[in-house]
Amino acid sequence: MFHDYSKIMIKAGDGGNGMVAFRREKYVPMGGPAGGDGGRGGSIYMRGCATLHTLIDFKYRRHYKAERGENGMSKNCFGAAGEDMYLDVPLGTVVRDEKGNMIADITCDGQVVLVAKGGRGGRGNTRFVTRADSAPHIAENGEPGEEKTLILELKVLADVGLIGMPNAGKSTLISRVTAAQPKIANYPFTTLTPNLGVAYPIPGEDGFVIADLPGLIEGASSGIGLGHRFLRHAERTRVMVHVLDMSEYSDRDPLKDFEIINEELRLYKQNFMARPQLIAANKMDTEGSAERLEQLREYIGDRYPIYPISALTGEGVQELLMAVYNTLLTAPPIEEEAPPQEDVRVTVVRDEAPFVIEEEEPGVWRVTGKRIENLVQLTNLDNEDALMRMQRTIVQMGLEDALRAKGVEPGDTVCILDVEFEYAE
Ligand SMILES: Nc1nc2c(ncn2[C@@H]2O[C@H](COP(=O)(O)OP(=O)(O)OP(=O)(O)O)[C@@H](O)[C@H]2O)c(=O)[nH]1
Ligand SMILES: [Mg+2]
Repeated sequence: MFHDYSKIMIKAGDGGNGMVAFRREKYVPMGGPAGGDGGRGGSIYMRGCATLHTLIDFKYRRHYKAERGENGMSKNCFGAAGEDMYLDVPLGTVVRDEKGNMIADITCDGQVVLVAKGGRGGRGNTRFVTRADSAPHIAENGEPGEEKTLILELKVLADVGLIGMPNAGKSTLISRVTAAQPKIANYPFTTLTPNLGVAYPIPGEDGFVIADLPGLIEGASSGIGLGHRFLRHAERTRVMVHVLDMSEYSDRDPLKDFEIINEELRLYKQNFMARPQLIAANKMDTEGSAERLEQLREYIGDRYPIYPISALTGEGVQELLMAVYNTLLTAPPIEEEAPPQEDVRVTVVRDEAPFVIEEEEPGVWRVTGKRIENLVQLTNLDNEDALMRMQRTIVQMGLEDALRAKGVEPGDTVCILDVEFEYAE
């Protein structure tokens, strides 16, 4: 099996809690506040790595958790930040969230994209000094790290895709024109992962990348077998070379094969068929192939250019490569969905409505909203002073007025996340 699809769960590190502490020094009976801030939690990044070719690592390990920030300490010492985590993926990996929105498109070696942000460290009591309170007994909890499900999909990055029925000779062809050494065998579905190679048809000039794709069968577009996964790899190739088996001995019908594969491409994605396609009529070294070539020429007419080759002996291969090279020069770029800009990924909390109130059952109200939930998460509920501060902030946010307007009565229960409060005037 090959691994070009994976679903993983990631959790960035929580921020460390802030500390409540006071200076204790000899001869200083009432030292000032000295609680340090908690450290920031480790973030999780995706990183492009040119030496990886599959997503197999993500099959065996699906949960990733970055380190938590250290708690703040006394003497104003800050907690250490949690270590960031880098998940290496092969080039061509598209990262999506659970809803299918693209988060990142990894195309370059060393490219780094933030996928889950570590939580901010909670502030220590030193930070809560005000004119009215010079010795505050409150500190914040660390903010939780972001938690997500990610879908990783690998789509090979190649200029040219070799498509065709199983056993048509695609791997043989790529092994002849590039340094790639795929497995070649006389049975269908020998190739299960795409192989990439670079061909240099003109010495001294730039080459192009060819992908040897797994063979397609009828029904591939509807997901039969591994069809969808195979086809995904063809999505990014600008030119397609359709390899047909012309030999008599293999008993295939090249005309029918040609139609079946193109129908699959059409069903998978309409715009596939708009891409330039060249036909490589393969195995021309075998007996009976010449007659079949004549039939093919008649059938295709001038719809597609046909290049008779033998991937085995190399005959006709250079002509094919030159034609591919020239086609690439004028082939249009692939139109793809663009990954979001970096800053779109940062959760903007401030601009949202601060909360929504709903009555869950008579006398029980639930308040939701990022800002208010954040406030509750950051508050150390065991600490009287911290609770007071939270309540003041909640009043400032207008929750009390809003609750009253909704008809909340004294004695009712108000829930925020898993915390329940009894409402009192
Ligand atoms: N005589 C002859 N045999 C060939 C030629 N090209 C490939 N073959 C043979 O055809 C068989 C299949 O070749 P592969 O290159 O593995 O075919 P493929 O298209 O990659 O097949 P899958 O990976 O299964 O989709 C092998 O036994 C090859 O040696 C050719 O030009 N002439
Ligand atoms: Mg193969």
